[in-house]
Parts: sequence; C-alpha cells; structure tokens
Amino acid sequence: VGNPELQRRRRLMWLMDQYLKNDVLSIQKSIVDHVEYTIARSRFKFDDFEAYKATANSVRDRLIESWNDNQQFHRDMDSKRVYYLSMEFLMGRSLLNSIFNLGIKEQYAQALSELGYNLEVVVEQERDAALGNGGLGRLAACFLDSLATMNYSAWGYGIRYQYGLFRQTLQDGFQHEQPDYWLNVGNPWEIERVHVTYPISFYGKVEEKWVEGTKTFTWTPDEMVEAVAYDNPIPGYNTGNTINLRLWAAKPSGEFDLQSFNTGDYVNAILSKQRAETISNVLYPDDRTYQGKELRLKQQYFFVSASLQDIMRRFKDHHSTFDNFADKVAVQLNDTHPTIGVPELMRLLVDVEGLQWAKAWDITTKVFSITIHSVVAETLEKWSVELLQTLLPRHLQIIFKINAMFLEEVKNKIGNDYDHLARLSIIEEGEKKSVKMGSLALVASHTVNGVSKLHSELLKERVFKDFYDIFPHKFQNKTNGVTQRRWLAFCNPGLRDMLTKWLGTEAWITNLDLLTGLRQYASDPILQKEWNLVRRHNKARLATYIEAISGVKVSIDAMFDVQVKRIHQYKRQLLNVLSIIHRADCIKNMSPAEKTKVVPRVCIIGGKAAPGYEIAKKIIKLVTTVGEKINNDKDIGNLLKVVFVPDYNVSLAELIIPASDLSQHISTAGNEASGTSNMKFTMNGCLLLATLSGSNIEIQKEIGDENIFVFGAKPEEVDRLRAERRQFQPPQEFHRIIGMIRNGKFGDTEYFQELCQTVDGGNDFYLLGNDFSSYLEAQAAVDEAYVDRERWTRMSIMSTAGSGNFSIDRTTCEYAENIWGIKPCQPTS
Ligand code: 9GP
Repeated sequence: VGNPELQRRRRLMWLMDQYLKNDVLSIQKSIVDHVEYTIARSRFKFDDFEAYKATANSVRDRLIESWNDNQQFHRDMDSKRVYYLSMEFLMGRSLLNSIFNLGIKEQYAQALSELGYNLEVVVEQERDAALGNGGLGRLAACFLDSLATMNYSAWGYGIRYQYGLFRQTLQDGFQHEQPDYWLNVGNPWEIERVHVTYPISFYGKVEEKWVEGTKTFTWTPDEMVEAVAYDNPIPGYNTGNTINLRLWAAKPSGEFDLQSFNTGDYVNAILSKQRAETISNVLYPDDRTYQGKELRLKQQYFFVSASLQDIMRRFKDHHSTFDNFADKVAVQLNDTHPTIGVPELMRLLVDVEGLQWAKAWDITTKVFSITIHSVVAETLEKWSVELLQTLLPRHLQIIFKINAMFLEEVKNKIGNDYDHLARLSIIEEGEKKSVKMGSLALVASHTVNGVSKLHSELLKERVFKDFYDIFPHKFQNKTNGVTQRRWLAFCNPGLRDMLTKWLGTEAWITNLDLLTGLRQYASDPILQKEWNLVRRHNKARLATYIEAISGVKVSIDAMFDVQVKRIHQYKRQLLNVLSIIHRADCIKNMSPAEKTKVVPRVCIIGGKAAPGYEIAKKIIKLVTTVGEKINNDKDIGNLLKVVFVPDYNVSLAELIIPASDLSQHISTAGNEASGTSNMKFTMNGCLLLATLSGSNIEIQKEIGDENIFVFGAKPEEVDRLRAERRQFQPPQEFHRIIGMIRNGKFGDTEYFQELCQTVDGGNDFYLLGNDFSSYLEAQAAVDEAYVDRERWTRMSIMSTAGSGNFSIDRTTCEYAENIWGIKPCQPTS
C-alpha cells in the first residue's frame, strides 16, 4: 500500500481504462475543449475552419490511443514488420477517412450538427496532403490503408515536404503553378517527435586504415543535417490497428557547425544552417523523368538514411546481434528512388556496427525488395559517379565493391562475355560514368515486381532481360489495387448503402470479392432504377461544382465522359481532344433531324503538367481553347460541352469518379505500367474506354469483354508500328483536324505548331494516327450503348460487380505472403 511506484502504476493502469468515449456528448466535449485549449478560441464563437481544426484534434486523440496500443502490442510481440519506403505519399484529406475507418462518422456528424456545424462543410476546410505526383504516391497511400485494415505490422517512411505538389490555376487557359504551402495552416494530423532525430551526413572524404588486419573506412563528412520525425497515425477500417507513417523533416544539425560559431562568423553560420532545411522543402513535380539534380539525390539519401537508422535502433531495442534482422525487418523500395538505401544499410552494418562484409551483404539481400513502376529502361534513375563521389563518397566505394563482387559471381555463370557483363554491370561506362540505380536495386533485392501482368512480363522480356536470365526466381507480378474504403465506401455513400442493401452485408468493405454477388441482379429493374438514381445524384453534385468553377452549365442527362490523370504524351489526352474536335465538327454539319440522334456529352479533362513539360502544357491550352469555342457555339448547344477542371487532386477525384459515366484510359498499348484510376472508376460503375495497356487488360478479363470499350493496337504490334510510322497514312479526318488546329481555328497558330508536329508521321511515337480510326469506332460504340439505358446500366453494374480483384487488400496479401513474409496479427481482446 505504501509503495509509491506501485501506486503510480495502478493509477496509470486505471487511467488507461479511461479511453475516450465515442458517444455524441463525449465527442462534443472533446471538440469544444480543443476549440478552447488547442485553438484558443471561445467555445461560443468559432468558424468552420476552427471547427475543422478542433474536430481533427479530437479525432487525432482517438487515433493516438489506438496508435499507442498498437505500437506496444507489436513491441511486445516482436513481430516482423514491413517498412514501406517511398518518396511520395499522396494522402489527400484525413478527417473523413479517419472517422469513417474508426466507425464514428455518424456520431461526429451529429455532434457537429448539434453544435451548429455541418460535417460536409467542415470536411471541406481541410487541405489535401499532396505529397506525391500521381499513381505511385497514391498507391503508397492505399497500401497504408490496407496494411492497417488487415492488421499487418507496418510503417511507411517518407519526406515531410513543406511544399506539396504545386497547385494548378488557369490563366487565359494556360497552366500556372502556385506553391502548395500546405503546412502554413498547421497540420493537426501529425505528431512532431523532437527527440527522434538522426544525423545525416554529406560530402567530405573517406579514410582507410588497417585495424588488426582488417581494412576500416572512416567517413568524415563536410555537411550534416538532422532528420526530425513527424508521425502520422493511419487508422485501419473496423479494427483497432493504427499504423504509422513517419515523415522526416530536415533541420540544421545541432553541433556540426560549432567551429564556425567559435571562429566568430555567427551570422553566416546561422544562414548556412538554415540551408539544411531546403532538403525537405519541395516535392519534385516530375514523376517520369529524372533530372540529375543533386538536391533530389540528397532528398533520397536523407530520408532513406534516417529511416534505416530508425529501423536499426528499434531492432536493437530487442536484439543484441543482427543475426535475425531479416527475420524481423522487410524493406520495400517504392521504385528506384530509395535505392541508395542498399549501400547505406551496408555502410551502417559494416562501418558502424562492425559486421563483416559477407554477413552484412547476406542480411541486406534478405531485407530489400523493389517494385518497379516504369515501362522503359530509359526512365530508370542513373546518378553520375562524379556526383556520388562528391556527395556520398563512402557509398560510391560500397557500390563499386557490390558491383565487382556481383560481376565476379555472374562471370562464373556466363563466362567472359564482356558485352553481356557490361549490360549487367551496375556501372554504366562511357564518357560520363554513372550508377544504374535499377540494376543496383535488382542485385540487392530478393524480389522485384511489376505492377500489372503485362508490365511484369515487359520487365522480364525487355527492361531487365539480362537480369531475368540469371535471376529468374527474383521476378514476380503484383497487380496494383486501390482501397475500396476511400474510393468507394466513403467517396460514394449512395452506392455504398445500396451495395450493402443488395448484398445483405457490408463485409464487402474488407472483402471486395463479395461484389460478384451483384451480378445476379444486374438486369433487375429495381436495382437499375436505384443505381441510376444514385448516379444522377452524384452527377448533380459534379455539375454544380463545374458550374461554380467554370460558369459552364451542364446537363446531367448528358454522358459525363472523363479523362483525369497527369498530362503526358503517352497518356494521349491529345487523342481525346482530337476526337472532341471531330465530334464538334460532325455536329455542326448535321441537319436538325440528325442532331436529335446525337448523344449529348460533357467531356471533362483534368490533370497537371510538370512545370517544365512544354508539350503537356500546350495540350492543356488546347483543351481550354477548344472548350471555349465549343461551349459558345450555338450550333452545338448542349450536345457537347468541354470542361478542363483545374487542380486535379485526390479530393477532386473523390467528387469526379462517382459521377462519371465513361472514363478514358487510352495510353499507347503497353505504355502504362498499370494505372489505378481505371480501377476506381470501374468500382464506381463507370464504363471504361481503354487500350490494351497495364491493368486495363486484367479489368477487361474480370468484368467481361462486353462491358468495356477496347480499341487500338495490340501491345505486341507497337514496336513494328513505331518502326513503320514514317510510311503510315493516318485517315483523312485525322489530317483534317490537325489542319484545323494548324490553320488557327483555335487561335494561336504559332503556339500549337510544335504540338501538331508531335503527331506528324515520323514523329508520332505514341501512334495517335494509327489508333485514330479504331478510337472513333469505339466512341461510336459508346454512344450506341448509352442510348440503350437498360444495357448501359447493366454494364455499369457488371463493372462494379467485377472489380473485386482490384482491391488493394488483394495486392497487400500477395506482397505479405510472397515477398515480405509477414502475417496479420492483432491483440485478441
Ligand atoms: O505510370 C505508373 C502507373 O501506370 C502506375 O499505376 C503507378 C503505380 O504503380 O505508377 C506509375 N509510375 C510512376 O508514377 C513513376 O514511374
């Protein structure tokens, strides 16, 4: 009784039982308390934004409870954990996602409503966390949701960029980029861990010394920064499992510049320290090409080094040797960006922990696996030897040694075939030597995977053919998926309720295969009626938004035909615009009687062009100019409207996807690694107009040929067609439309010349001319299907019903079982 320590522990145990309650009154109390004590406003007077902040803080409190329990549980279990390393996490907003996953959305809606606030309005106050460019970053975010929902032990690691992806505005139809300083309004979701910091070193020199018969290496850096941890709790759906996304921010190092201070150069020393922060300042807005920018390599090394030091520190809390490191740790490299982690882990194990090289290499090769997201070898990263020598001299030595040992090993298999060895070498020789990061990752990883069946085959047959020949066992396919929590259940509440009603269960939210149960009702007139009601409601919401941002009034009876994604030549938004011009031209030449047969369409295009990607920006300008002309043409009227939606992001996707009738995924065959928005559209009952690219092929197989509009060249024909493109004669209409643009029909003749040249015979690398006729035929088939409402609705239901395979939960299970070797586990109580 008299033992104070015992009393303290009892008190803590008792307090632990006092979890926050989720009844409406308790929620209201926690919101209002945050208004007073966190936001420091009066509970009698706070606006929608303050209501959002207080609400977010009250949700965060609840997340922290389960986050703490979860961390404790896995610490006690010492379970194997996967660490997902990614330069990008495109999270979007958190509030609705969190309360939905925690199962307390209704209580929050009521709590706010009784306080005089509307949840829908409050939710809109949140800024998107846009720490990613597109598919790769959004996939990473979907993984986190799934890992948490399925009770895996997992953490994400990335960078806490001050500036997320730029915000896109239109000025006179041209894209303008505005900085996205998303943190200047505060981020209630993150927890700053001022004491979780690691030193990150750059530049300097390496000294070699012999110590007791062993060569040792001492790296004396010239620059050092601190990586500071910011934790973002990620809740699973309907489970107490809340996992962690740890993002690193760069801060000046505490001690490193002591010398400058001592020598009296006080102001300069402070200024140079501040430069440290630039490392985590800005997200690179280009996800396909890699400029050889020192800053980007610095960013990569910065977050990877901090993450590995953190992982090792956690491991060492429980283990005195590294013998079973690989039994407890799996590290997934999201594309080649974190590959510098390979030499970094070797450096930490050998130089810092004192392991023998062979032992360290054995561990390293059991820990790493990599996902490749590109289709062509040329887009894989290469860093010049010169840059690495300057920035990370010790890592370059390690890479050279890895390469030498690897080439020695393969020589035993393939002999002295020097051409072959040069292709396999991690180092690209030439005037400027460089390090091929993809090859380095492949040599070190136990598994490499592509992101759709076709893509994984292309990796084996082309991109990494030489590696596949010697390491066939390393190659796997893991077709991407998306989380049905965000991309169906909460972005489309009408459809969610209907699915639950018709399937008789909401278990589909964690087992999407159950959607096949809808197939039997696809022709049921009652379901069809309800289905269309929900769709019309969603379309009305989008129509209101379109009118608000563009002033264009659109009818919800028209087909909403959508293409939203990053603007890129290979994604062929230009093909879409050309067919829009063609459609407008046809309508203008029709008699009134013919016009009555036209299916009215609203063509919605959205997406950002990388700031330095001139051709992509010209495509945006063309869309806006064509839209301007068509939308004001009295001969066309409501039969065709064209809208460019600026600043396409996760939140806009949540509005657009449930409201789309047709969605276009029309990259040149084989040129899209996978695509993931196609899966989101399909889940939401939108029909696809698609080429044989990436996961379109698998979607077609799952939902049936009769429920999708496929056109264009086959993947295996693309090489030949490209080789013959100089001789190819595109159809008349194609020439005519290009001629219209060239001749100034859409103004600015000069400005569009370069864009037109990209599809001139010899230049038409993405085969727009080749595919144009079959594209128009597919478009005609779409019109024909749309007028048959019963048929279209059945196709729409069959799309949703067949989308189960594209749940990220399926993907996650495959990674967990076949790559990471982890199992779900959660506390039983
Ligand atoms: O272009 C691919 C896209 O097809 C894929 O769906 C996505 C996720 O796997 O990754 C994209 N790749 C990148 O963003 C960078 O290579």
